[in-house]
Amino acid sequence: MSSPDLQTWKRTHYSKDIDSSMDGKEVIIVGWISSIREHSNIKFLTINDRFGNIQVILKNNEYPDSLSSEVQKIREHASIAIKGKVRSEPKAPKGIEINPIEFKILSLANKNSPIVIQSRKGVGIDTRLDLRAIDLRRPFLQSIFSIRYTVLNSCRKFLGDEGFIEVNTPKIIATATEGGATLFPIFYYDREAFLTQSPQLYKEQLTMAFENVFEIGPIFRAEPSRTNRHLSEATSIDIEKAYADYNDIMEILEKMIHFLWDEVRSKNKSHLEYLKIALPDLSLPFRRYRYSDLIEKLQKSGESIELGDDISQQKLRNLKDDDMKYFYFIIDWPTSIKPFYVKPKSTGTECESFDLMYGNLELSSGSTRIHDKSELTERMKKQGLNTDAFDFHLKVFDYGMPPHAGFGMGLERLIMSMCGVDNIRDAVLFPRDIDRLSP
Ligand code: AMO
Repeated sequence: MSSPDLQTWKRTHYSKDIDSSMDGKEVIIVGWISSIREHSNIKFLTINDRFGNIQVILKNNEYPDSLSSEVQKIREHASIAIKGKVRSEPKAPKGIEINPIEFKILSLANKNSPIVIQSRKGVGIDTRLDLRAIDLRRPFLQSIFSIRYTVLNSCRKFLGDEGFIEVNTPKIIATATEGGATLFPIFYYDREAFLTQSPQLYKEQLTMAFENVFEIGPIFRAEPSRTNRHLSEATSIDIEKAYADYNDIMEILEKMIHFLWDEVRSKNKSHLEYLKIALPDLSLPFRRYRYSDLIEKLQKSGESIELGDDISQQKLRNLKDDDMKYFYFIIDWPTSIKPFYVKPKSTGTECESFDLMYGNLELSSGSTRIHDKSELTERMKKQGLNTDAFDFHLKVFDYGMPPHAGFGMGLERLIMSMCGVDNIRDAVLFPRDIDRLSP
């Protein structure tokens, strides 16, 4: 028998809209079965929909004979529509349940799922990712992705209110911006091209026409290592602002984080509760550590690290400094370890740059950019880049490029910090990494 469809049936209520004041009222609910408990001749079903769940009671002999074989085949995950009466029942999870008059099993689950819906941790990550659409039904991930949705909306709201316009720049590009090693080459007709690592050059150019731009879009990094904080395809929140320097950008970024924290606190109470997260109170401005001071601090704590070295996550973890538990900036990095477009300070050895950290997790990098063509060309040459390949970019600098600055922030890293997620793969729907290209 093929599965029926809804035909003339229309959902009358979501589970969240049904309460004990509706005792005796007829409703149609639609959803999937997240649990089945059997007690003598009764099946207790939990039906989940977009906004929650509700208990339904199936008593033997109280449904049409034509459905009895279907009922025997009901497993968790099946899709079902139920026309029934609301009944107050103090013993039911929410004090109400639905007694069916009629129901349609819209789609049976043919297999027992290896994924346990109510489990917080779930089974192994690979089993979960292989059946990701099912895994995403777990309240743990539902909570994370509801928060992610609030963060995305709130970013757009915040940046729009700050006078930024949203843009979309090419994802198929001709040159690297963040170092050649992490580029994904692709065939582009008869030429080699790459997937973008960052909208860097485009967002800089757009400050000429729009002053303040932002983009929320994919970035691609061929990360060879298997870590819990790197993806091959991530989502980046990028901004670029004309007539501004890195201090202005840090102020915008910390204000934005503060706004996002408040929005998630007010819009995702139940999700935070489920995740057992109490977002820490944030006070602005975030602490700023100069890179060179931090190196000294690390050296004093016994770490072997020199000026000019990158600061690894492990070294920061070893510091165990309470002031570095949440958000802080590391500013004024060595010019030698930052990309070519970052503006050096007058000393030359340090540059107007920052990383925003959350504990030992890097969330964002930003800087004042070089807006002078000859200075930019020099920096490119110093980094061994072929300036001809950047001709398309350099030539707009002949027409009055304004001073500008900006940041890029990894959305998944931000979600990790907010939701206490250990593995970045749980902050993205369908992760891509060195081992995974599907689903
Ligand atoms: P950067 O390379 O530091 O800077 O990247 C900015 C932020 O993007 C996130 N990110 C990643 N997230 C997950 N997986 C990855 N493989 C990955 N790579 C980067 C991080 C990081 O802090 N153009 C500059 C930004 C700017 O100056 O505007 C840039 O891309 O959270």
